[in-house]
Amino acid sequence: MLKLSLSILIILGVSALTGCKSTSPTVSGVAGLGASVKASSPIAYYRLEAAKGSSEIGASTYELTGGATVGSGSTGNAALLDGKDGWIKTTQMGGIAKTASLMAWVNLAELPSAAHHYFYVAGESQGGNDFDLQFETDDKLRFFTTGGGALEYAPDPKTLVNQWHMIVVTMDADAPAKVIYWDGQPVAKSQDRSTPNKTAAFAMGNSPVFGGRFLHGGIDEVALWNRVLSADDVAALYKAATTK
Ligand SMILES: [Ca+2]
Repeated sequence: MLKLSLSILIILGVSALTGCKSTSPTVSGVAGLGASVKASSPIAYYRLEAAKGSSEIGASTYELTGGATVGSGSTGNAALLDGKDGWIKTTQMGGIAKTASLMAWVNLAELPSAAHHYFYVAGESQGGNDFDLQFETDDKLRFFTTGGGALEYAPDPKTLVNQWHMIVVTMDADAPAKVIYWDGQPVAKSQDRSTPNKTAAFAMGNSPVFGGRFLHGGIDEVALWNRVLSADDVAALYKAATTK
């Protein structure tokens, strides 16, 4: 009798879940984040499933460095960084002329205002020609594409810690235009200029050039494009990641 009740409960549960799924809007072709990112032709894509490995696209490799370990991520595993000396180096160099997009999933372990230092997300740092995405000690996210001056977004600090968020930033030096997307939605835009031709090493979780910007928390599913993703592209990536 108990077994029968359980079976009925399980069937009811599955039906309820299936019902939920069918009422959610879906995009045809959604096959998870990994397939969607690969289909979008990035120049590098690091899924961070292990302490070191290869980009899903192109020939570059990544390696966790210092206080960085492999743990549970937004999709599969992620790099968990200690905020002291953990970061992820790569062999990706430059690859960006006038247009670029960058995606990173982050899960901060504390607010940068509590850690009293910047949390570098990812980029290609070079003095006088930035391509840098970072949280600063006012807990705002800033995207630098010149030698200073940034597009910024202030996420709700209450949602910033111990939750995964998808960040995408785009730069178009021709337009000019810059956009920050947060969890698939555009949240900041400008027509500020960007300096073209990024040639420096791509890093995650700390800037090897500016230093001391060790992110405390998780980083996952980081991708780099040499083109501008559209708002529809970004929304589709977020949907691919969050539609089960
Ligand atoms: Ca992953």
